[in-house]
Amino acid sequence: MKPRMTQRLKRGVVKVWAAGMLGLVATGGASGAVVFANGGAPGDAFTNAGGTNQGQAVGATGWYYNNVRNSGVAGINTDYARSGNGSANLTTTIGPGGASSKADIEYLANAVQFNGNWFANGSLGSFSALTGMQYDWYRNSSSTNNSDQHPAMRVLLDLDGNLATTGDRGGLVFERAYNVGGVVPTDTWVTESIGATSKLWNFGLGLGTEFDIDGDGTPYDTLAEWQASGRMANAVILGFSVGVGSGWGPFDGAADNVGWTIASQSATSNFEVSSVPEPGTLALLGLSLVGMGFARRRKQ
Ligand SMILES: [Ca+2]
Ligand SMILES: [Ca+2]
Ligand SMILES: [Ca+2]
Repeated sequence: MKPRMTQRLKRGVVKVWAAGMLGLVATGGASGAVVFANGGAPGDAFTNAGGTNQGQAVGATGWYYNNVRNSGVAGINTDYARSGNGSANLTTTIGPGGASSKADIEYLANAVQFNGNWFANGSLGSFSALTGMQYDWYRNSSSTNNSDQHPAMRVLLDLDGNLATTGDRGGLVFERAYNVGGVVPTDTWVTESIGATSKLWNFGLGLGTEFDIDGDGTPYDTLAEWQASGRMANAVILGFSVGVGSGWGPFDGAADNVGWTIASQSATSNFEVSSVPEPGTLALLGLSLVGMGFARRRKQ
């Protein structure tokens, strides 16, 4: 009986080690971070039936389910596994007309909560230092919203760099419709890299929506054109946002591996669901580690 038990424990330890190694490979590099859902498997879901934006912190990660309204849903779960077991699942149900659903997941600098939603109260760096953004997105073919829509990615900005003045807050939005265009792929993950030549449209910033920043007659200007404008010279980055809605109608999909590069510093977040071991498994692991310790000592 005794040797058999030892074998089983050792196999358990190897399994734990293997899982740990896989985790390291999935995150890749010091800048990669795994962002876990609140609670264990199969993940979490934040929703709000009302029409006023509401949010919820994703642990202490700096990420927030935010701007959720009219039964939009944001959560990290195992519905669409990517780079591990999970991703950020984003769902809208109501619309496209009327009080339609919206749901975002956002990384915000020094966020503070106000009336149930979250707002940045800090800066991640100068807008001029932003060289790229990237993310993976997924559109389930069950979605009935416009076929060119997918989770959008935005950089959130404060135009004059003065956080005390908030009327100049807003963002630049990446959507395929204003870049490659056309019907987006469904039931498959798409990796999007946003750089100097990617076309972005703005909301807010005290400029009005879809502002023509270089005055050439079209509002969908590239990241490089936005950064070349004197109006944007003092702009700072408040955070990053990936989301769905409003005005979409039924959509189900996801996002994962959301990242950006500011002043040559890259950051990427992989949304995952923690497989919280049951107490019995933990006790077994503890025993096996103690056993390994004894074994090592005996060899020496
Ligand atoms: Ca993931
Ligand atoms: Ca300001
Ligand atoms: Ca333009």
